[in-house]
Amino acid sequence: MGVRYMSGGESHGSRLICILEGLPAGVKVSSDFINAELKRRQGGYGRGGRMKIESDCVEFLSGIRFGETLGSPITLSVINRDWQNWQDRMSAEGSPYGDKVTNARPGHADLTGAAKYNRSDVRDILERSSARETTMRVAAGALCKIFLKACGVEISGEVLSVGGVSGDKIKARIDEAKAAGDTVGGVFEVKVSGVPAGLGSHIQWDRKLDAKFAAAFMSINAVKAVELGDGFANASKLGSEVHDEIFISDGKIYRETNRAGGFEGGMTNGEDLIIRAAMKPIPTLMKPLRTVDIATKAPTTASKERSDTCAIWAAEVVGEAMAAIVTADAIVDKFGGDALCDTLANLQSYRARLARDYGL
Ligand code: EPS
Repeated sequence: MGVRYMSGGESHGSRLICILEGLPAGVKVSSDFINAELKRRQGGYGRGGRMKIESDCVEFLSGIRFGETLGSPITLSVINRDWQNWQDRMSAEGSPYGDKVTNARPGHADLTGAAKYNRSDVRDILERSSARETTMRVAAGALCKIFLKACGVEISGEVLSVGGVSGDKIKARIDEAKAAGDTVGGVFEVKVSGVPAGLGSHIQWDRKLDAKFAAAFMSINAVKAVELGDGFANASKLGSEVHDEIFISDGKIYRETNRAGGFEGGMTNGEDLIIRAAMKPIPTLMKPLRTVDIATKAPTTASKERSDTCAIWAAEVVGEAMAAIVTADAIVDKFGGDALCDTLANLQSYRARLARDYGL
C-alpha cells in the first residue's frame, strides 16, 4: 500500500483537516513551504471576496516531530477565518439558525446532493462540495512534493487558457465576465519530471498509473476533462505521427518527442508526465440561472453565494498537489515507505538497474 489521503471540513465550518498516511519516516518538512503553496492556491486573477478574509496557514496535529515525519499518520489543519461570521449558521449543536437555501444552482452538487442525502437545506450540500476543501489537498500535496524532491522528482504547472483565450487577453476576458455577472473556466497543465520509468503497471486495470492520474485530476472541483500528453490531438492523427520513436546514443535510450505525455501501457516511461485539465466555469453566477425551489417546487433563480469569477490558477495549484499525491503513492507502493533512507536506497538501486541493463 502506498500513500493515502482523506480530508474533512465544511467551507464555513471552524476548520479543515486532512490525514496523509504512508509517507516514510525521516522526511524533513517545513510549514514555510506548505504555507507558500497554500498562498499560491489563494491567488490568481478573478478570485472573490472570500480570499480577502482567509490567510491559509497549516497546523501540524500529528505525525511530525522536530521537523521530521515519523511514518505515522500526518494530520494537518487549516483554520477557516470566515467561521467567525458563520458560527450561528454552521453550529454543530443547537437548533437551525438563519434562512435555508432552497434554490439549487445548475451545475453544482446542490439539487442531487439535497435529494440523495435527504436535506431540506442546500447549504448542507454546498458547504462540502465547495472548492474550499482543496486547501487540504494543497497542504498534503506540499508534503508529498517535499518527499518527491528527495526522490529527484519535481512538479510544476501553468494555466494555458481562460475562457478560450490565452496570454494578454486573459485579464480582459475575466473582467468582461465579471461585469456581466458571469464566470469563466479554462485549461491548465501540470508537469512531473524526474520520474523513474515503470511506476504503475500494464497488468491490471486498477494498477494503471495513467488511470489514477485521470481520476485524481477529474476529482478536482469543476474539472470536466483530463488529457495525458497530446491525447485529444493524437486521436485525429496517424500512428506514425503520434508514437514517440525510441533512439539510443552512448547506451542511453532517448526520445525526441513526448506526445504520450510520459505514459505507455499504464506505466511511466521515463519522460516527463504531462497532464492537462479543462475546468468548466464556476456554477455560482451573480446573474443567476433559472432553477426550481426544492421546498415550494416553484420556478425561481439560483442562489447567489459570493464567489469567484475565475479560479483556474487555484485549480492549477490543486492539480500540482494531486499529481504529487498520486506520484508519492506510486513511489511508496513500489519502493516501500517505512524509513526514507530505505525508500531512497531501493529507488536508487532500481534506477541504476534500468540504466545499466536498459539504458533508461
Ligand atoms: C466556493 C465559493 C467561494 C469560494 C470558495 C469556493 O466561497 P464563499 O462562498 O465563502 O465566498 O471562495 O473557495 C474557497 C473558499 C477556497 O478556499 O478556494 C464554492 O462554492 O465552491
